[in-house]
Amino acid sequence: MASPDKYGGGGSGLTAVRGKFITFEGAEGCGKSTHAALLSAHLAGQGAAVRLIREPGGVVISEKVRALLLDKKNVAMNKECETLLYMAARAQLVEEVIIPELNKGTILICDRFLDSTLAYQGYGCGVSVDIIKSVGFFATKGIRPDLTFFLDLDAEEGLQRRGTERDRIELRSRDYHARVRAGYHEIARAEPERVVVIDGRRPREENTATICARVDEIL
Ligand code: T5A
Repeated sequence: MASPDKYGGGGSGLTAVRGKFITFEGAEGCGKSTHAALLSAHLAGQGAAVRLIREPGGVVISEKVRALLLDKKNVAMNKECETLLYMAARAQLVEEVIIPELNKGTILICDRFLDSTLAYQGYGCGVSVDIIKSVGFFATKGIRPDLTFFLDLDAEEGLQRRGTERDRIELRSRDYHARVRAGYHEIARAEPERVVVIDGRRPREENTATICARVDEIL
């Protein structure tokens, strides 16, 4: 059950759901997309109803917002605008895909979710974490992941795996990416029952085995 209870905020908008919501988080190139896809294939192989989505994006409106967010030309975008655009993309995805799929009982795997905003805009850019939690509660209708895998890897290392092309966020300084990583550790320390820290430097096959075993446990 993806529980609509935390992330601060409060108030109305709670939605009862019954699927499982699993998210992948971490720095650039840490292996999230790779492991999200491998987990999806593992579950599909067991006959589960599973769907894989990404943030920002996943539906037409949110993909348009993604293009704005990652466009290198948008150097003037301030941190408040950036935070709200990530939330806007998320709100649309929650409404169009996340809630309907969880209500159908689907196992939903999402490449990034609200923890990314806490890490990148909160710990990275200095936007108030409390404000992000409140606006996040509004954008997500209180939906939170059942389980989150934080693939821990230095962003420099991750970016090297990925070739030379860089988007607006990836072009930020080494210090910025170090704050993001430290932010993820803070989030993991605060919610150890939800967030599983995985060493992103380990061989892919070992991490796949750890991730699939952990998910099999909760299903
Ligand atoms: N963002 C996002 C915010 O600032 N706030 C938010 O709220 C949200 C939601 C999204 C950007 O937006 C920011 C974060 C991002 O900067 P994106 O293009 O989706 O942009 O960027 P990423 O999510 O970082 O996606 P990447 O593709 O860059 O990284 P992944 O998915 O972590 O990495 P992956 O799986 O593609 O792997 C990269 C390479 O490493 C290899 C893979 O084969 C691949 O070649 N690899 C491994 N190599 C060695 N060992 C392993 N264990 C490996 N695992 C994978």
